[in-house]
Amino acid sequence: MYSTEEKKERALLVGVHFPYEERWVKIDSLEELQSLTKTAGVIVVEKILQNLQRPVPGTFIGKGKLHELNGIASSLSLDTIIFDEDLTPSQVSNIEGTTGTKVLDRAELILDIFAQHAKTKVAQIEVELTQLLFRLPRLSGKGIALSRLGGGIGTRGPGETKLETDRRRIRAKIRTLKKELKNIEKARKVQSKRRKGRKRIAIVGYTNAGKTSVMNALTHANLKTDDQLFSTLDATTRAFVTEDGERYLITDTVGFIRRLPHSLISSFHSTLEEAVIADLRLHVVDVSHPYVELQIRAGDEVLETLDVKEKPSIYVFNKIDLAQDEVGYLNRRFPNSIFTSAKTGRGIKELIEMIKEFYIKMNLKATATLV
Ligand SMILES: Nc1nc2c(ncn2[C@@H]2O[C@H](COP(=O)(O)OP(=O)(O)OP(=O)(O)O)[C@@H](O)[C@H]2O)c(=O)[nH]1
Ligand SMILES: [Mg+2]
Repeated sequence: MYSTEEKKERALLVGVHFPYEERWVKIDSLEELQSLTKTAGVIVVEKILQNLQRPVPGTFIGKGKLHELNGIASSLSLDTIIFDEDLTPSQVSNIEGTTGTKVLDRAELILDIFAQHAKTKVAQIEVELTQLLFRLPRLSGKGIALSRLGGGIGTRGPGETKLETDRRRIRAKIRTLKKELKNIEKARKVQSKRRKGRKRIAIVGYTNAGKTSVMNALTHANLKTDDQLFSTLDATTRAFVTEDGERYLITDTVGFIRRLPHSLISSFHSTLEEAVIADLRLHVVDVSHPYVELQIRAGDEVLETLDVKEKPSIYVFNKIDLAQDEVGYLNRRFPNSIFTSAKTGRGIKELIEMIKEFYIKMNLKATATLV
C-alpha cells in the first residue's frame, strides 16, 4: 500500500486501435484505463492511442513504435507502461527488454486494484488465487518473465517473496487456497440454507454505477461508497423491511468492467454466488456515464458468464439527478427498468414497489404450478 509520503509510480498508458474497431470505444476504454490506474495509486503521465493493422506477434506493437516508447519512457522518467490490451507473457517480456520499463496489461492492473481493495478473508484468498493462476503461465518457458514476479504496481500481491519463483511451490499454494475457499464455501452453504425461503435480491452492475449507494438507500445502511472503481469487493448482505412488514435480504457485491479477466470471475465464485442464487437481480447502471449501452452490455456479458442472464432482473438506471436526456430512450428500450437517484432518493420507493410486485407474481406462479 502507498503512504502519502511514498513516491508514487508514474505511468504511460498505451491503447491500440485496430481498423475493425470503433475508435470512440477505444478512446473510452483508454479513459477507463486512466481511472483504473489512478485507483491503483499511480500517476498517469501520458496516454497514447496507437493505430495498428494487426498485433505484431513478438511485441504486440511494431519495433518503430517500441523505440518511440523507449524515448518517451526515459524522457518522462516513467516507472511503468500500461497497455489497454491483453499481452502474452513473451510480449510483456520483449517490450520490457526493449523499453527497459516495467510493463503491465489491463488484466494485471485490475488484479492489482483487487489486491489493494480486498478486505475480507474470502476476497483476499480469491484475489491471491487469481493472481497466482494469472502468473503461473508467465513462469513457463525459458526463464521468461521470471524477473517479473513481484511485478504489478509496487510489489504487492503474491510476488512479494522469492518463494514464487518456484513453480512447484506456487502450485502447492494454489491447491491450499482452493481448499481454503472450498471450506469457506461449505460454511456459506450452511448459512445459505438458513436463508432459504427468504426473499433474496442481489445488486449487480458496472463498477462505480452506484450499487452500494442504492443498497444504502434501500436498507438505510451506511456502507462505504466512493467515486472510484472497485470500492466494493466483498459481498455484504443486509435485511430491509417494507412498511407492510415484508422482509427482504439484499446483497451488494463486486462490480463488473469491460474485459474483466475470466479467471477473476471464476475465482470470485464465493463472492458472486449470491448474484446467482438470488430470486431477483437489480442491475444498476450509471445513466450519467457517456456510454450507457456499453455498460449495460458489459454487465449483461458477466451475467451470461454466470449463467443468470435469463433469470429475473430489473435494470436500475441510477444517477438520474445527473442525466435526464436518456430517460425516454432507455425506457422504451428496457421496459423492465426504473430510474433512481440514490443521492436524492428519487425512484427508491418505486423500486421497492417493483420488488414487491415481482414477489407477488413469483408467488402466484409458484401457486399455479402447485395446482
Ligand atoms: N449524483 C449521484 N451520484 C451517485 C449516485 N449514486 C451513487 N453516486 C456516487 O457515485 C459514486 C460511486 O458510488 P458507489 O455506490 O460506491 O458505486 P458502486 O457501484 O458500489 O461502485 P464499486 O463498488 O466501486 O463497484 C460515489 O461517489 C457515489 O456518491 C446518484 O444517484 N447520483
Ligand atoms: Mg460498491
